[in-house]
Amino acid sequence: MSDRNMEASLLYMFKERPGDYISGEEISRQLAISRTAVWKHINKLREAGYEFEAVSRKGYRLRSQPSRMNAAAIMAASKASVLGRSLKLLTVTESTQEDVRQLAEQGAPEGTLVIAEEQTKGRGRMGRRWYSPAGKGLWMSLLLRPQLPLTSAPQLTLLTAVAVCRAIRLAASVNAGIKWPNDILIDGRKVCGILLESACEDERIRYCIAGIGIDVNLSEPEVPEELRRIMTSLMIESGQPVDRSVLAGAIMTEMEQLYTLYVQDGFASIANLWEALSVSLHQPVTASTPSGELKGTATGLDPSGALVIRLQNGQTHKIFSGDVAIDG
Ligand code: BT5
Repeated sequence: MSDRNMEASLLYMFKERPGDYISGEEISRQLAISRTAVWKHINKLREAGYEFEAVSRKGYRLRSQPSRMNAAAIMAASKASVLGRSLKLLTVTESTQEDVRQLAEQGAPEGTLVIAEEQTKGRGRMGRRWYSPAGKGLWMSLLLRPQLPLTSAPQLTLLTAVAVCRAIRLAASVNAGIKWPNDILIDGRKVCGILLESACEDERIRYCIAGIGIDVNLSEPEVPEELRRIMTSLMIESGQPVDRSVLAGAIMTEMEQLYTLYVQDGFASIANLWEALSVSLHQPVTASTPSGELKGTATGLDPSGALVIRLQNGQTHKIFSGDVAIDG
């Protein structure tokens, strides 16, 4: 087992028994390592910001966790065996999309994940800016290398939205829903945006980078004035801080399950899950598409992942890209 996995297992033991003392002897037996190695791994976790109390004849007790994210905690919270197992945590970067793109070009494996505490040039779609303040959100990019035609890329955006929405509901107990194609909303306000970028060759995907930005622990005064009407955070909605490492681990778990299902069985089952979590279906919407505005009712996804809109004159129209606003 690598040092990082050992630390993840160690943390897992403490998290299973909150507030308990666990003796060095028990840890050494359960993890099949020497007492000296236990001490070494506890010290590694201390360096990452965990506080342990050590009491003779009782053992160690986890007193507090770091507010910064750390790899061992993410690994401990994730059940994924490929996605997120190669992980880079950065204090500050321009955009994690760019970091993963460089790693992908150097041959990094599928599942490579880069997470930053802060982004200085976080970006949304069509060159929009993505506000990514230090320590308050989950700003991350995941490398996927599916053997698929480029036309499947929009389906991966929808898959990512389902995975993130499920993980957010689990980790923060909030009623999050998906607005086509890439927003996660709580009560009409955006709490997460997804940006899927693809590199292709001969109409096939070489790799995709799933960029996920989640507003986690911003308090109301920390939301910039210009975004106040449209965005919220998990902490604002749930009334308590959310552990970003646990959330990241939950996203990897959900992503891997859905991605495996998708690669084996195709898009249909993902589409059903998406429709069940959607807040934009069966509602009057205005879609802004590259060819103009359309008003109608969103009725569902077509097999490719396009949004089907029934116009006021009864005709149906498919939208492949653009933005959708829920009217009313
Ligand atoms: C998105 O774009 O929603 C995709 C955002 C993806 C961000 C992640 S973070 C990790 C990775 N690295 C990156 O550089 N990007 C990805 P779009 O649908 O175009 O929405 C952008 C719009 O959302 C902006 O024009 C603002 O109105 C709004 N916005 C900006 N920052 C926000 C925030 N932190 N929370 C909610 N809304 C925000």
